[in-house]
Amino acid sequence: MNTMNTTNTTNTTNTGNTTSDHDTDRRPHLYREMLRIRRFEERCVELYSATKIRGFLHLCIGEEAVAVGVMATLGPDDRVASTYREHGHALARGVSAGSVMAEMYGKVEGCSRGRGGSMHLFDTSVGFYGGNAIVAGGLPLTIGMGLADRLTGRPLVNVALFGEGAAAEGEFHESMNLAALWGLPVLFACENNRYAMGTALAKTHARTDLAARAEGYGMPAETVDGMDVEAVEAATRRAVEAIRAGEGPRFIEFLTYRFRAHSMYDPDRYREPAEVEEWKQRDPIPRLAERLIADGLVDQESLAALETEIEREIDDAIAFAEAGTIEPVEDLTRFVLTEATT
Ligand SMILES: Cc1ncc(C[n+]2csc(CCOP(=O)(O)OP(=O)(O)O)c2C)c(N)n1
Ligand SMILES: [Mg+2]
Repeated sequence: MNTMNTTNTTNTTNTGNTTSDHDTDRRPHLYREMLRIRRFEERCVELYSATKIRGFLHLCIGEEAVAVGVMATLGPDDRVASTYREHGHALARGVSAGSVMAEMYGKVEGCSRGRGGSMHLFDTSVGFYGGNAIVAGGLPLTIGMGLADRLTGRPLVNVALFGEGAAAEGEFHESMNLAALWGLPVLFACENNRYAMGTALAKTHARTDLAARAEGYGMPAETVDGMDVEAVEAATRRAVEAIRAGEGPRFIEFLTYRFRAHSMYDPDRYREPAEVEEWKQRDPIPRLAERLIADGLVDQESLAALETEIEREIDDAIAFAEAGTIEPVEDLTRFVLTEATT
């Protein structure tokens, strides 16, 4: 039997071991991470229907290749700022499934003490600077962090993940301009899934070629197949190496697609079912499985074993969240103002 040599459990991170070991085949690891995210979010749908998870819930099902391919190229001290569609980013970056799930349950054991929920996952111990409900809100964060790195000479990379809808925001333009002007170590990673809520990009922009627009700000840019994790990983690695070498910011547009609605409240009436079906044919998970099987790296037995292992990890995460604590009402004003220290 082939065994999937991918070591990542609920509480370990995958952020530090990826840049040097070009010799080992990383694809089983990429596969495992995409499957973890897919299965995690499928369970979130069930838990949402059971009202265990409340509030907003935005799923990245279909877009896992971007999360996994990008995170696989980063070192432990690099930083990531994300959007409200960030479960996959957080899990791939190394925030444990238990702490993400507890956060969605609103429990103190969650990565943001249960105060943020699905849209505000945050864990600086793995360089994950949120989760941000504001479209384009993460971009200026990476500019500040990138400026700090430049001033102190740290060879780090700051990644801003955002949807193509961010291109309509002032923060997008200001951030791109400053990053290029000051040569900051920032990767702009755009997840172009064609829609901002129900609005297609062409309905809000005269020019839809986002990579060309990034070049207009003075930074190298490219467009990549975001449904192919190997292509995502390769392009991001090139960009990250250039940024770390001090060459300034880079922009990558990943062409991707969300298989589900914008959020749990979206009736999804603005796109044709045939379009969704067409993109499902490009699902990054079976696409990689086929290659792994063809190359003899996995077989049906090892794939089934991996499913069981992931199911167990998610069961554990749910049990952890269920057993968690709701913050007492009298504590709710804590952290609103800085607490006095003696
Ligand atoms: C500044 C701001 N304006 C409007 C909204 C409302 N809003 C929430 S999601 C969204 C669409 C964003 O689409 P995109 O950036 O493409 O990300 P996707 O949801 O496709 O991942 C909008 C307009 C918001 N959250 N923040
Ligand atoms: Mg979008």
